[in-house]
Amino acid sequence: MKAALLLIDLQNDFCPGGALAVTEGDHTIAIANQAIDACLARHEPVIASQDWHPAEHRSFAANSHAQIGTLGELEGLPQRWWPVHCVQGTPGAAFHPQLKQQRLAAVFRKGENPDIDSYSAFFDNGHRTQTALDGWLKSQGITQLAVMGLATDYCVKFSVLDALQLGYSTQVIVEGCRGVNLQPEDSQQALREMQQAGAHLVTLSQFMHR
Ligand code: VGL
Ligand code: ZN
Repeated sequence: MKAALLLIDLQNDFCPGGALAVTEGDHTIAIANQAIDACLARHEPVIASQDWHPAEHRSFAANSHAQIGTLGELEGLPQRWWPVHCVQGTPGAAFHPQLKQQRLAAVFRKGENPDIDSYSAFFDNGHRTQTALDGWLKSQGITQLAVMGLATDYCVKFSVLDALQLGYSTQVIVEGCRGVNLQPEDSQQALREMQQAGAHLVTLSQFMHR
């Protein structure tokens, strides 16, 4: 069984000081770097997703005449309205400077279509189009994923649920995740949902000594 580490959206805008800052979002970086070292020692590839929106993306509250954090609808899908974040080519969209990003075997960008949001690293929120991630993993013969990153209750959750649906044996490195938590329990709830769907919740130590 061949494995890979999938790092979700470890970008400046999701870290303190960023446009869509997640509490302790930057605490995931040291965890990611330890997981990266363990993977490379085992000759397992490390890949990452990157939220990569055009400035006119309609998930941005300002582009949809909506209030940040409230719920609306976009192209027939429920849509949370976000502050402007991860705009293509801006510092906020860059990976956190401490992340060992030169170790990444591939990066999969998402959220480029202004009319639909894309939380999952595999599909947009309507499962209408997919990124190159599944094809890449299949081309490498990878059947097992360890996932961590930002944010637990959005992009990590939907990436993990899609990975499971696509048939990947999926671990979540819990210490390496932080959530938006618009409601205080959202991240705990998301972890439960991932577990109920078949994900294995693991500590960094369990992952390192696998
Ligand atoms: C994310 C909200 C909007 C995430 C991305 O990476 O979890 N959340 N865009
Ligand atoms: Zn986004």
